[in-house]
Amino acid sequence: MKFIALTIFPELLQAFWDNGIMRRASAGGIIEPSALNVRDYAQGRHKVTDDRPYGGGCGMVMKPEPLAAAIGAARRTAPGAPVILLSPQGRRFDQPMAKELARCEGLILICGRYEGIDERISEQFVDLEVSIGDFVLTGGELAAMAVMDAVTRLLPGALGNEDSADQDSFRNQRLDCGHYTRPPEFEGRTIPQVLLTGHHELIARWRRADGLMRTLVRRPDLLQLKPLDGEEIGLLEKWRGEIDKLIRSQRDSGSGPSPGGG
Ligand code: 4GX
Repeated sequence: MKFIALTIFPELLQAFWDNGIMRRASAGGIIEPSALNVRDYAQGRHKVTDDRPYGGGCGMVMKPEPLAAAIGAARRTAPGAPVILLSPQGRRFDQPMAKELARCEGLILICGRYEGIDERISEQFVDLEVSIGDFVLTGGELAAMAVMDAVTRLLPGALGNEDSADQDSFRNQRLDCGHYTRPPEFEGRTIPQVLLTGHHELIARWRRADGLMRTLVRRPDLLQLKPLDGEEIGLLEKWRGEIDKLIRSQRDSGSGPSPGGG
């Protein structure tokens, strides 16, 4: 997978590509990352990449000509790769989109700065506008890194062990379980004892239950996206029973609030 980032800060991306999984994926030929410095495509002695907005107002806008030239160069290097603009106005990035993009042969990522890029570039060259979330960054580089990171870990061979990409959060719309490592007791806190049994099926079942509980508490919206399976319904019924029992026992002891909470 070719990644071509168009940026005025190529060093930001280089640091990202030079470390960890990204570095290993490049060394293994799984990704082929490069940055094009938009400034190198600017005209004149000062290589200006931005200008004041028509109509006035604060901030600057990235000029169209250097971007168009850089996009042209990127397209010659990665024919067929979609041109993606990172911006808060884009379609919200999520795991299904990461899976979709992982099927491409390459990605051309435009990292805007200032107030953004000239709208005519978006209209003429951009295939997809992507947002990584409803907040405002100072530039598209960090958003492009998030996209490349999420896509890379889905590529065959990038993580080493083939199934870990799919075991993590958002595998079939459920959050990941808690994770523990040594020591077995830390500041008086132990680990779920089932993890010490060596009983793989019991451990797998505990992990699914913990993931479901975390989803229920933290992201109940995800439970609407995929129907509950039989095991999940069983767990929820068990927890409902335990909650009912707890409430009844408190009520019967007579010290709590009256029924209905009033
Ligand atoms: N998810 N930003 C881009 C400048 C900009 C604005 C409009 C192109 C068009 C962001 C996000 C994000 C801030 C990156 C504005 N470039 N990008 N930048 N959230 O906030 O992707």
